[in-house]
Amino acid sequence: MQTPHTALTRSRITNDHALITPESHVLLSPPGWLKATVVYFISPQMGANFTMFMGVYETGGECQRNLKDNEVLAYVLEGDVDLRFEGENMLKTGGFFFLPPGSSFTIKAKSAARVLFFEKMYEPLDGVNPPQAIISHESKITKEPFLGDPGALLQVLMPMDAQYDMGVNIFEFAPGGTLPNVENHYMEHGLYVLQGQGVYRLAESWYPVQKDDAIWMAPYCLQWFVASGKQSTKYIYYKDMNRPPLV
Ligand code: UGY
Ligand code: MN
Repeated sequence: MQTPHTALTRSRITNDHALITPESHVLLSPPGWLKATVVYFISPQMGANFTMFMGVYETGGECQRNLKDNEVLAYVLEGDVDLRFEGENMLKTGGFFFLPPGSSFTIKAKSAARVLFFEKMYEPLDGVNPPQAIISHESKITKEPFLGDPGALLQVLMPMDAQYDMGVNIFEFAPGGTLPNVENHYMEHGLYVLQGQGVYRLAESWYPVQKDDAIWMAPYCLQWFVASGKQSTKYIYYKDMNRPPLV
């Protein structure tokens, strides 16, 4: 007999932030995805200016995409995948790619795999070159102490150049490590916890968070984090970059 559902979840959706935890995931099968499903964490329907979603692939599963005005950054959470874009590119866990608007690509899973995507419409700037494709691995990106704090190491996956309007970083906090201040900024975030646990302050709420939790922070959502547990905590996050408000 099926155990009765408790009707409980740690997920919370508000006007300026959301926490989406695994027990509330809904797996969808959009056109172009074969032997693969998609969990949409963040979308314009909730008030965001970007999408963050996860592809969950069976071995041999694939997705085929033709980007029009959108750009995408994808990060392999787990498994081995083949990115077919200007040839075959094998990506393992921790591999990532950025593709500019107009790109067509296929991801084919060589094993059971999960891939996290950040996608948004590119905002061109007069006199600035369009962005270029990037295919790399997190192990190639140096870890820098954030504002001089060795307890909070930052890896910046995307170049800081003005031609890129999307930033994606990986933060690694030692147990007890924190963001240095309660941040307030006009940029949005989409965040996915890769490892460990801690407490996230989002606006006036404090949430216990752990591996595989997803978070949306709207512009001006007050935010702060402290890592707990015995191992370091890592999260990957998106922010809009290099485009001041009112351009
Ligand atoms: O880049 C950031 O704004 C980052 N420090 N925010 C965050 O981790 N919530
Ligand atoms: Mn921030």
